[in-house]
Amino acid sequence: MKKSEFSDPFEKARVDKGYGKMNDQDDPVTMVLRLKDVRKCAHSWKTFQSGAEPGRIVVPSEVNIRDTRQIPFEVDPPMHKAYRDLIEDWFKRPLGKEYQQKLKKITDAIIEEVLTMDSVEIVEEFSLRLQSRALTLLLNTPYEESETWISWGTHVFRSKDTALDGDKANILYNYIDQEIDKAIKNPGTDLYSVLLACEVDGKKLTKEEVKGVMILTFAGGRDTVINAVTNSIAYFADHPESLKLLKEKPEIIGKAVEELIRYFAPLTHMGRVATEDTHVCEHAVKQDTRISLCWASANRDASIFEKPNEVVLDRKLNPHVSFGFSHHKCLGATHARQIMNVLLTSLAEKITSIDLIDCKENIENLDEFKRKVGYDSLTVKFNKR
Ligand code: EMZ
Repeated sequence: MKKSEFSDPFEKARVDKGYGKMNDQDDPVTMVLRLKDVRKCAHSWKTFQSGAEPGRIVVPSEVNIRDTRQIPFEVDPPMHKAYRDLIEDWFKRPLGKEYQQKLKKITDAIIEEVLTMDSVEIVEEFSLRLQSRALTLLLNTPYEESETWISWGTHVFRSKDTALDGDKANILYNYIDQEIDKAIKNPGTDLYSVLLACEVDGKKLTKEEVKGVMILTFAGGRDTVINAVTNSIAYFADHPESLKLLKEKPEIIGKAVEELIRYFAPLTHMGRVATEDTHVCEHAVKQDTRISLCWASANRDASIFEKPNEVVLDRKLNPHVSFGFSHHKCLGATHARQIMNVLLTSLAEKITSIDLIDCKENIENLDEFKRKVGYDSLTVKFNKR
């Protein structure tokens, strides 16, 4: 098996019954596995809510390390729309020319740097740096801030030994509190200042609400982007012919980005809490218990995707749900897509092949399912064009 392969652990359960079960800190989860059901449940916000206790819709649950509600992700309609409307335009800025040029500069600089090295560990030395430096564009903060974020490592709530690390989370919360206070004293053109000036129903957002948006912006797009970037580099190491294809046909890069994101599904699933006794796939789901919308499984649903377990870089129809579905569709998707787009463009321009030297896979343990979601480490050498 190639090192860049991501097999589908959900297939049997998805085909046989449509759902799976896992325990998570004594708050069990019924995992919804088929694309149509995932979409239907994502849409049914009255039955499957996001606005439960903060942290509970995340799997693993973050209720023990977080009190602040992430906004708009942990809010249901109609409030959800009110928040989302405030920030939608800001999160579309990555579509602008100038933003894309800056992102290209950041990406090219990292690639030039690693091209001089005999070997590079991609997770820490490439993906984390790229993610953090790119985030300065999304937040519109000084480039130097990224050094602080890089020092936090790949996940803000997890560390090497602890799946949920409260001390680590506090570093992020304190940092955001400080940045909010700075922006109150000295308003600028960054996301903190923009949020502080926003109003919902004629009232300014509170510090806690601003913090809720900022935590989501830092946490939601971190390990997900890092996995997407790292996994893509592993893929190109195994498939030099794909790099050649992108060099010859740059017009397919947009499709290639979607396909890699479908195949990798950097976020395995996201939870919801049932507001009433209900069922999924004829399986009873009790009020106040959790389901999860399993994007990773839905993306391999053979009733929707032809050759679901193959990477088809120019796949025509690709209704994947890696960015979620319905009103909670990922707010950071425009930024994430742009990072991937620029990455593929720059790799195709500058690299002929990538030698895979060593890797350690990151396997998520979901009880009956074990899923590879990325790499703890991936060491490669880039070969210059
Ligand atoms: C939450 C989540 C959002 C959560 C779209 O995903 O990402 C996770 O990595 C975080 O731990 O808090 O932000």
